[in-house]
Amino acid sequence: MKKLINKVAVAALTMTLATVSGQAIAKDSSKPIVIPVHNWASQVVMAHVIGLMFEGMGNNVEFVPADSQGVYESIRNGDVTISHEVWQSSFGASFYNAMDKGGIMDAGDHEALAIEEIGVPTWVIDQNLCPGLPSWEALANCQDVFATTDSGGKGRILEGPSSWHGDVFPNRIKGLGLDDKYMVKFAGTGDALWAELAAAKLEGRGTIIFNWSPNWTDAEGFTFLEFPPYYEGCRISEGGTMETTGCGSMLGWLKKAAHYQMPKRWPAAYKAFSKLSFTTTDIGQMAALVSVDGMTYEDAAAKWFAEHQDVIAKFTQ
Ligand code: TMO
Repeated sequence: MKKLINKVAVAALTMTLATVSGQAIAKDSSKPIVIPVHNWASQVVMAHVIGLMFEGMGNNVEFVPADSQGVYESIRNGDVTISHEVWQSSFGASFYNAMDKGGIMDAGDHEALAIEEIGVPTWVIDQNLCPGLPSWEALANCQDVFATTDSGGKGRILEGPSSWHGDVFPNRIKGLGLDDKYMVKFAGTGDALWAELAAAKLEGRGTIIFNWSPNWTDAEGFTFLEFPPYYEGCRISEGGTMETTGCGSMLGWLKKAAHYQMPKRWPAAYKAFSKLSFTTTDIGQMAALVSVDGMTYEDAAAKWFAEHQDVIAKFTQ
């Protein structure tokens, strides 16, 4: 009798476990996971790497061009499913604003830390074109070194497209009292920054551009300028004043974000995405395949994906 009861109990338990695990392994929706595409190389290559990873898991994906600030609102209301490169300096405020309204979640950090700052190719320092760099204070004596034909006699700082961080750098220059000696020009595209690096090198002239790390320039040699330290609230956009907005950028995080229903709609894909974490080297390679080797974004992603199956497997298993 005791044995029978045990058998019944075991059978019941087995059934319960089967039911529980049957429910737990929910299948991902066949609706496409919507991946945003912005205007810098690593982000676009990584979009396609992640797309290949999801497709390899049996999911459907769709790519949409998206504004790099507005995308957090689009994720919040479900038009876009993920963001895979949330850079703290440029997008931290927009990300947390969307989170305040509800609908977007933090899906973890990449291993890479993020720098977004103006700087010079390292050869400018090696050749001592502006003694005292990389300290920002050296800039005061070098406006002629960084003047260009379109800068009206001032030194020129070539910023990326204004969609990246609006007035942060014009305000920085004003806050430091350098605006009578320097002007900030916004580039139309990210690629214009690399064209300027190449042109300046060819002409042997100094140049200051906005740049970031991880990027292909990590391998080439790029030195970020050193500004007064960042603290929360120092920027005008964070409630700071002209007295405080001269602060530099932080050594920041590089996060991932997801629509709040992603874990429910695509549980397997969400699990992989939450584990996904790229290193500085990984992301620099993704950028270099396009910006140095001239591959298309899709080809670069296919190549990186094929050559790093071991890395991808850590996320999908
Ligand atoms: C957001 N970005 C990497 C271009 O600074």
